[in-house]
Amino acid sequence: MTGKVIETRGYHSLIRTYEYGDINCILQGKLRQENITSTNPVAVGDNVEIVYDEKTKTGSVINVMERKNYVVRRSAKLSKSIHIIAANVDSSYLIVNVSKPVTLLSFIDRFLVSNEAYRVPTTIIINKTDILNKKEKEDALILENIYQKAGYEVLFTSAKTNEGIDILRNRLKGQTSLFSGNSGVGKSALLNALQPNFNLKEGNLSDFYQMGKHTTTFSKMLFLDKDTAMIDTPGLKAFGLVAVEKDELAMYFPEFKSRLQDCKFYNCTHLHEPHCAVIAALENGEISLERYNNYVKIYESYDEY
Ligand SMILES: Nc1nc2c(ncn2[C@@H]2O[C@H](COP(=O)(O)OP(=O)(O)O)[C@@H](O)[C@H]2O)c(=O)[nH]1
Ligand SMILES: [Mg+2]
Ligand SMILES: [Zn+2]
Repeated sequence: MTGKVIETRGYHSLIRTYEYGDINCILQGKLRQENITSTNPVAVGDNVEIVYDEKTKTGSVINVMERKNYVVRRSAKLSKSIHIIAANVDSSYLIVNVSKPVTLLSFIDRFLVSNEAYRVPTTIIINKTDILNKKEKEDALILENIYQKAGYEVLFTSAKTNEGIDILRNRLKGQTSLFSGNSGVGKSALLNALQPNFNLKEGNLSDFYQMGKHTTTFSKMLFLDKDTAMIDTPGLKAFGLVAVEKDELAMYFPEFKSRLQDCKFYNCTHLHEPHCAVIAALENGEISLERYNNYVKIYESYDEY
């Protein structure tokens, strides 16, 4: 029997099956060793084969089907092992805030590089538009401009006034979408706005400044309808890049990638070389300084590993 992983907790997972509905499953011992580099061999979104025990009404995962793609993060800084956040996603939504709590551009860019590397199309959602003052509204427009210029779609939402919620709901239709972002940006609140029946617990704003308090600890798949799934992920604090080689980094900045063939040197690092198409685009304003600076920062950070 096959099913889809909709929740995981350590070696336990909840699998949605056609035949028996949602079944609690454990992983077979053998499975655990096969994918030694990942801390979790089975992730939300995985399609799996299970053996069902009629007596206990539980199952055992015996095989994980090949993944179309997956999104990962490093388990801890400097750690070699990875944690699979979700598998088989059609699109990824990065929720950001320009206020309470403000999302760092360096975090956004690392996240985007990782999604490019894993070929997951990403949309940026600027949430909490209802609480922005004049200065923050300007910040939000600047942010929109930076990422539109880089080739990303940017949406504005408010989980309180429902701004942008219908547009978002339409875009999600028929897809499996990943909702990510720092703790407190409103992932759960947006999911509740999309479907009040979800009744997800929303964090208390004051908690975020105390740190360490997470209302969502595990990834979880929720359904708007049979064919529309969303994955609520635990709040990410930092984002260690995985599987991106230093000399490929520019490929994962879409606005760099489209210009690489115009650099004079095939091994151009876009840091200082003459006749560099990336630097030329930076100088004429087609590439934003913020993105370029983060490219340099990430490039240079490789030496720390
Ligand atoms: N004013 C306002 N508050 C929001 C909005 N979205 C989320 N919040 C609040 O921000 C806090 C964190 O939201 P939550 O959904 O738990 O964040 P998560 O950690 O990303 O899941 C909660 O108090 C929410 O009610 C929004 O669009 N506007
Ligand atoms: Mg949450
Ligand atoms: Zn170059």
